[in-house]
Amino acid sequence: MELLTHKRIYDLLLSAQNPVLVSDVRLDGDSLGSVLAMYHFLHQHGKPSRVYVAEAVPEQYQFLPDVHVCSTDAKIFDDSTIDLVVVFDCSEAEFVTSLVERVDGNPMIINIDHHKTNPKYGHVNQVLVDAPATAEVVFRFLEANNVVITKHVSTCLLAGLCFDTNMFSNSATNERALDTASQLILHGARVQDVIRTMFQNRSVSALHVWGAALERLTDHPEIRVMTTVLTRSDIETHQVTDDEIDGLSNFLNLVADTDTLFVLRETKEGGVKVSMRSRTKDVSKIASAHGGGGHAKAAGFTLPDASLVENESVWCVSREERVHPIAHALRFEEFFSV
Ligand SMILES: [Mn+2]
Repeated sequence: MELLTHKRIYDLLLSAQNPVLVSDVRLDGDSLGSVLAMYHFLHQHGKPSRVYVAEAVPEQYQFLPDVHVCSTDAKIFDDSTIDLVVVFDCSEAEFVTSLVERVDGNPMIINIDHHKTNPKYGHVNQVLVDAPATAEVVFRFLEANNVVITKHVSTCLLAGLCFDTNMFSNSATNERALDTASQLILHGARVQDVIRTMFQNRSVSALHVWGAALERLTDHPEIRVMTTVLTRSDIETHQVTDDEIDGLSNFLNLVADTDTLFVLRETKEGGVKVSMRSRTKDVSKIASAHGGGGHAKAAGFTLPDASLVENESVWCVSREERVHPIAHALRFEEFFSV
């Protein structure tokens, strides 16, 4: 089935008249690397395509080959000649619908992803949950179709793979991740540029915010859980973007002596975003229970209309005029044997 789908996607891509490639609404190294690798593949086959990203490409990714082709202008979709939309690393059907609705026509949708919570919204779905990254799904697609993997494609895919495995350190890192990475390096991927992007990009203010989060780490040893919080004021005082603090959960996951980690932060929109990482628990179940999504070992959700408050040195979630300690607000008793 996987192989047949790879072949079908190949035929659809090369026969499309006006394809548009789309990355996840939340742009990251994997969705960006995957979308650009596919752009290069089409270019290599003499087929022009357009690339849509929902937000501007962060500075750290500017080294990716032809990254300038990414457009944040949703007007791209006001075009009745679009006959194919290919979406990468995105499990949010509503986001895809909101874009495709703008096309005056009926474009085919191909959904290429590895999220366990992907609802398979495409006409063709290549959702491989055992893949460490969507970039690896794209790699398998190229291999299945005997496509020569160029330097540009290798660099884009290695960026995706390194991002989602947090440089081969998290639980998404399987044999396939390492094997694919070595093949990409053999095909000429720019390893040093990718490493720099992954690690050497944090400003002093971003690290100060990490410092605040480290100070507030709370251990719940009986259930092997650690939690920490960042308020809007932390984020605004240091003027860091959400992107800049994003690596915090991954960093803590790497160094903290615990099984499951919750990083809560207040969002601009007046909610609390919860990022979860776990070594043994399926946190995607917790995410789904709260209307979020993700992978078994890394998932997240947002509590709308909520804020974080410190109550007698205990960090709490305030919602609907009620204040609950984090363990209660996130229903730990339901998900962990407390
Ligand atoms: Mn991914």
